[in-house]
Amino acid sequence: MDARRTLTGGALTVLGGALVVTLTGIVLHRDGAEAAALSATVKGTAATSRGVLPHAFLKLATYPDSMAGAHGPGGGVHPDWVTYGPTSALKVPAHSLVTITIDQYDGGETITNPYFATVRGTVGGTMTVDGKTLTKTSPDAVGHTFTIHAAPSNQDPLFVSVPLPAVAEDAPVAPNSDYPAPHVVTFSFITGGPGEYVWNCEYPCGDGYYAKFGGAMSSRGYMSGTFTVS
Ligand SMILES: [Cu+2]
Repeated sequence: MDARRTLTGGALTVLGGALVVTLTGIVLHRDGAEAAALSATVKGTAATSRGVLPHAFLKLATYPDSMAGAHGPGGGVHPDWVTYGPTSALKVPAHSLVTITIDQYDGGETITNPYFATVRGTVGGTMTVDGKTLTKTSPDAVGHTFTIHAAPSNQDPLFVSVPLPAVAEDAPVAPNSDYPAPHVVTFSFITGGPGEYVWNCEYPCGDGYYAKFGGAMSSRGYMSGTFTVS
C-alpha cells in the first residue's frame, strides 16, 4: 500500500515536472511562434495577364522595435528587436491578384546582396513607394525586404521580393506617432494553386557580432513567417 502510494506520488511528481517543462516550452516558444494568421481581404476582381481574378489585399508594416507587431504589451521578450506587424502568419487566396501594402517605419543601410534591392516577381516588375512607381531602390538605403520563397516541392512556384527603402535617420517623429512617417510600399503579384510558402527579410537587420543574421533575423515572428496560399 505504502509502496504503491509512494509510486503514485512519484508518478505525480514526474507528471508535474513534465507539465512545468511543457508550459515553459510553450511560453519560450511563444515569442518565436506565429501569432494568429492575417488573411487577405478580397475586394472585387481585377483584370490580369491570367484573366479576371479575385483581388485580395494585405496591409503590413515594418517597425524599428517590437512595441508594435504581435509581441504584446511592452514589446514581449525582445522589445528592441525590429519586427514586421501586425503578424508574421499571412494567408492569401489561390489564383488571385494579391496587393500588399507595407508601411515601412525603419531606418537602414547598405544591403548585403544588391540582388534584393531590385523588385522581383511582381506585376510589371514594379512597386510603388509613396505613390511613385519603381523597379528598384538604392542598395545603400534599404530598411528591410519582403521576400516570399517556395521550398522545392510540387506546389506552384512563387518568388516575390520587394526592397523597402530606409527612412532617413534624421527624419522627425511624426505627430501622434512613436515613429517618423513611413515609406508606403505597394506591390501586386498573382498566386497559383494552393501551397505553403515562407517569407523573410533579406536585409540583415538582426543582432550578432557577425553580419547581423541573429536575433530578429533568426527568430520566426519578427523578420520571417509563413505565407499560405489556399
Ligand atoms: Cu529586416
